[in-house]
Amino acid sequence: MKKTALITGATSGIGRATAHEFAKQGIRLIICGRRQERLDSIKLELSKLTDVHTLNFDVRDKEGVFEAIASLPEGFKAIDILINNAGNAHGLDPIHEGNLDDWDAMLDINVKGLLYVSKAVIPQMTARQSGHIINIGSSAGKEVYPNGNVYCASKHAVVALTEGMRMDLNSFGIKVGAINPGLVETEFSQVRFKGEARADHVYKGYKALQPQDVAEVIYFAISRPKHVNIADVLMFCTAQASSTIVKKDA
Ligand code: NDP
Ligand code: 8X3
Repeated sequence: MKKTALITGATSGIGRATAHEFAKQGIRLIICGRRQERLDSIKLELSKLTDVHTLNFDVRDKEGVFEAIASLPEGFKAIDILINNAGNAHGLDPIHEGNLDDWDAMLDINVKGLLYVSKAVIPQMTARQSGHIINIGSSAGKEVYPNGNVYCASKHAVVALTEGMRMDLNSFGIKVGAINPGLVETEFSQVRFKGEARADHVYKGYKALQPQDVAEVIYFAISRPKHVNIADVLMFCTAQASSTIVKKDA
């Protein structure tokens, strides 16, 4: 039977590529984000491959998250796969120069937003005693790097929440895992650097991971047999050895 996946942050980057990958495999999609025009154009494109429903909400809006998920029409109500992907870095500053609004954004979106969406979806999974949750963490959740402070903390929290969810949902037969990429060429750096020119240099001089590379690993994880759970993946482009070691062309 066709499975249904809800993907947050499906308007760009890793989330959008995952929506494409899932659509190719015939998975019914609920694509989420705040930019309605993008949701509409992605829906138009992917509807050639599968059933698509769009949900427009900000993951920071506690009530909005629950209302949006409660509003799902009949054919999309039962969510088999939840991809908690929405998130970003905001700023790259030493802790003593950090911007409070940036800190709020990262903790509210990357941590609390992930929790709100999970809380809105998990009860139906526990009731059915099945489901699969993939949280998109980061290499920044494994290793702190200079000036990454709060973003790294938010992604360390995603790793901790993934482990906690896996333990607490174990008795319900629900799979929980994290995919943790290193540098991926998306709109991530445009957001982190607020459109400043330095965003253009982040992916120069080496071949970074592409959103499709991550989407393929996410699909691999969700397409394993029932008894197999991919619990945790750390993936880098070949040029990257750690958060701070990236081999670039001279
Ligand atoms: P993009 O900026 O390309 O995509 C981010 C997505 O998150 C967009 O679809 C955006 O949608 C959504 N989003 C952001 N804020 C909110 C919000 N408040 N409410 C709802 N949706 C929101 O970045 P990536 O694809 O790179 O990032 C996706 C995930 O991957 C993030 O969790 C990021 O931390 C993680 N990651 C990224 C890496 C990278 O190097 N790019 C590496 C490791 C992990 P919209 O603006 O329409 O709401
Ligand atoms: C995104 C990768 O290295 O910019 O999570 O933190 S990094």
